[in-house]
Amino acid sequence: MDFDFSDLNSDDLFLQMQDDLYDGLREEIVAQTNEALSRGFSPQEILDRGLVAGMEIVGVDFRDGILFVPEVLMAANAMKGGMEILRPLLTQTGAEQIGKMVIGTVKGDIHDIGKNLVAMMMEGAGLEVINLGINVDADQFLAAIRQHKPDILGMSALLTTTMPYMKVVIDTLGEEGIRDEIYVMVGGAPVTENFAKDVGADAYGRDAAVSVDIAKKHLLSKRQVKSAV
Ligand code: B1M
Repeated sequence: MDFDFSDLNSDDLFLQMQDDLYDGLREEIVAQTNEALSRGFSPQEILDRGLVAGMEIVGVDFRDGILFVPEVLMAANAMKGGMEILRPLLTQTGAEQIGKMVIGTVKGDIHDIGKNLVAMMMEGAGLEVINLGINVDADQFLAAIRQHKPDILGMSALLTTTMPYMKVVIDTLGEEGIRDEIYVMVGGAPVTENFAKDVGADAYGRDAAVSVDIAKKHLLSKRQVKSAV
């Protein structure tokens, strides 16, 4: 289908994106993402003003019982359509590889949009990312860490009922004697700085951009320590 959004000014284009994301209109979201790119907006701005802003409205109406799981799934599908367009732009990096990360959404939790966004932006910053997907248990995290030897472990949780599982994973790393070998970052809508401290994580990533900054700082200081020895 052909869409023509050229008569919308850019503020209205982003409002239309939020509306269409709410209505789960994937093809429209894909076309609007392309339109915004052709107007020179950065992937980050398209995410913030269109896709993530639209998903925030979905979240509020989901909480208030106005939207139900099938509608939210359609919105998520539309959001993924936009993210597929942005993915090559977010992941492209001319920079040298600066480190490795294993990331996953913890056991019991199937939310993956935010985690995938973090993964894409980490790749864009020069990290190799091993994305374990959703519903990842401690054994799977452990096996991936042993296999890939990453610098950073990232865990995502979107539910208050699944976030405590982050501690299970961190405790397992301790029991296996490898806690000190890896920098653990946690994030997701219900996660807070205090929660991250309580479960023994090294850092809390409020959003994808902040998480990338934290990861880069950690990798840089790790490199400086290594070269000083
Ligand atoms: Co769900 N859901 N959901 N859901 N869902 C929430 C999380 C909820 C807050 C909605 C609400 O009530 N307002 C609520 C949780 C309440 C709570 O626990 N306090 C909720 C619920 C209740 C549920 C179900 C239980 C509903 C049901 O079945 N009755 C169910 C649970 C399923 C399960 O996991 N077992 C469920 C299901 C679903 C769908 C499948 C329909 C769908 C997920 C589809 C998918 O992900 N493929 C869905 C969605 C889409 C949402 C909302 C609306 C949007 C989440 C999202 O994608 N946001 C969400 C409402 C909300 O969060 N406001 C909601 C956009 C994304 C870009 O943001 O994920 O926060 P976010 O990621 C950010 C940061 O948090 C951070 O960076 C990201 C990018 O900036 N970040 C990290 C995330 N992970 C990180 C990891 C890091 C660092 C940073 O590691 C280093």
